[in-house]
Amino acid sequence: MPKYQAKKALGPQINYTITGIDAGAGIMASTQKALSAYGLAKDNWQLQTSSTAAMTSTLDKAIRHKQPIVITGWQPHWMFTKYPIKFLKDPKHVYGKSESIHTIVRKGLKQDQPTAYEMLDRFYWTPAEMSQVMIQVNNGKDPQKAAQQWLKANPKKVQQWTKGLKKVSGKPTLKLTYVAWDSEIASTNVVAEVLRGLGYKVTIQAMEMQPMWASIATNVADAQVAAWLPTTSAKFYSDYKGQFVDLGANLKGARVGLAVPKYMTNINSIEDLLKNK
Ligand code: PBE
Repeated sequence: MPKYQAKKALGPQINYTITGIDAGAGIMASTQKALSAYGLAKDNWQLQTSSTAAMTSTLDKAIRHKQPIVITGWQPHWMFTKYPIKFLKDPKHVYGKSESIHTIVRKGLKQDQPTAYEMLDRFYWTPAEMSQVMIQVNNGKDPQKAAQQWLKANPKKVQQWTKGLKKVSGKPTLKLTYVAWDSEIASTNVVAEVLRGLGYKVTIQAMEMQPMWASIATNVADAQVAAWLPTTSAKFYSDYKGQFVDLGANLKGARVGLAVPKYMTNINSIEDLLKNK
C-alpha cells in the first residue's frame, strides 16, 4: 500500500475500510452507528471485524510505512503510548463523551460474601495505574505476575481497598468473568490477587461480552470489572437490568472512538473521512 496522500480522498486509499476488533465489542456496535450517523455507510465505508491483536499489528505496519489507516481506538490502552495516534472528533457523540468502567456483581453477593463485596465496592484506580499493568503484560509478562508485582509496588492502594477487612476462613470460592481485552486482563487479575490475599479461592474466566453479563445475571459468576459505561456496554446493561448490582465506577476518564495516525494531519474529525470526495 502506498504512503498516505493528504491531497487525495482518504476512502479509496484504504478501500473505505475501518479496521476494527472482535465482533462482540461495544466499540464495534458504536462504530456501526457512526457509519450511519455520519453518512459513511452510504459512501461505501465498512467496518472490518478482527481482534485487538490483529488490529494493533495492522496499525503497527501502517505506521512503519506511513500508510493511511482508521482504527477503532480506546483508552486506557497501550496503543496510545506505543503509537503516534489521535482520536477523531465525534461531534455527534456517537461514542459518548467520556466513559467509566464499572464493577458489576451478582445479586446476593453482599449477603453471601460481604468481605469480597466490600473490596469490590472499594476497587478504584486511575487510567495511569491500569496502564502500568497493561504495559507489563504487553511486554510479555504473565498477567498474574504483572498484577502481583504492581500490588507489591503499590501497597497504599491495597491498603485502601482492604483496610479493616478481616481475612475470610475456609477458602470460599469466587468466580470473576471478563472479556480478554488488555484493560480487563489487567483489572481482573489485580482484583483477583487482592481477593486471594483476603482468603478467597478465586478463578477468573475469559469469555465474550454477552456471556459475561449473563454469567452475573444467572449467578454463575460473582463479579466482573469490565463494564464500560454509559455507552460501550449500554446494550447489555439494559438487557440485564435488574439482574445485577452496579457498584459504580472503578475507573474514570476512559474514552472510545475512531483513531488515526498523527501524520494524517488533515483528518481530525469523523466527518473528515468524507472529505475530498
Ligand atoms: N473496548 C475495551 C471494549 C471495552 C474495553 C473498548 C474494546 C468494548 O466493548 O468495545
